[in-house]
Amino acid sequence: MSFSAKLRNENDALWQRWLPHPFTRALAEGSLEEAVFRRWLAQDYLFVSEGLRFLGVLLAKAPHGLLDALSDTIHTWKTELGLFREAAGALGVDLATRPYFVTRAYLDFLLAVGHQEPFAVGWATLLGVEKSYHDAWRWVYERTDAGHPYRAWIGNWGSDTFAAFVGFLENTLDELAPALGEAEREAARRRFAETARYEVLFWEMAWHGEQFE
Ligand code: MP5
Repeated sequence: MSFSAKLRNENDALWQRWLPHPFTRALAEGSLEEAVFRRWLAQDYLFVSEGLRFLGVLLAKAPHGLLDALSDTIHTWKTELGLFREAAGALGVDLATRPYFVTRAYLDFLLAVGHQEPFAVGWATLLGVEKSYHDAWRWVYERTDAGHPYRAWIGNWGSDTFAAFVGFLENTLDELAPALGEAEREAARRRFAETARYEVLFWEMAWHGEQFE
């Protein structure tokens, strides 16, 4: 089994938390309350906009051959912010809001990984971020059609184009994996699992709002 497949399999219990999450189930059924969508929109906007710092640190540590791909990823995230601003404008959502605790913690975690860990561990973490989101939205994508009011969002992470990007992240990790020492492999496994935990928390926060218990 490839290293990337192993990471996914080890975290199946967490993956099942968003396959589906009540948020994605409601989205697929067309019953998601607008207030919940608005909450998600503002927090995910903050996640992507501040998450660019994590990509910037990864870029600084990247092997030469991955500079191009990482620059493209930065550009994709930046372009995505336009989607968020457009939707926020249409719905009257104020994006100049404060990050909820989970958003703040997830972002701090990513920055810490970027700074403290070797590049490959950061790459495994990026895979965790993108793969978990893809799988969550793919579940919705496969159960909705082009007429869904939130189709632009569902397609953004659920489409075949995004699947190909996640495939690239997996293949690259699998190419990096043989050169990793035992400690780096362990760190990659730990960081990937932690990322999956943050993803669960993020869905919970989007669904329930900010809670501290
Ligand atoms: C992503 C995201 C994917 N937007 N939000 C969370 C909570 N996890 C992952 O990142 P991107 O930049 O939208 O591809």
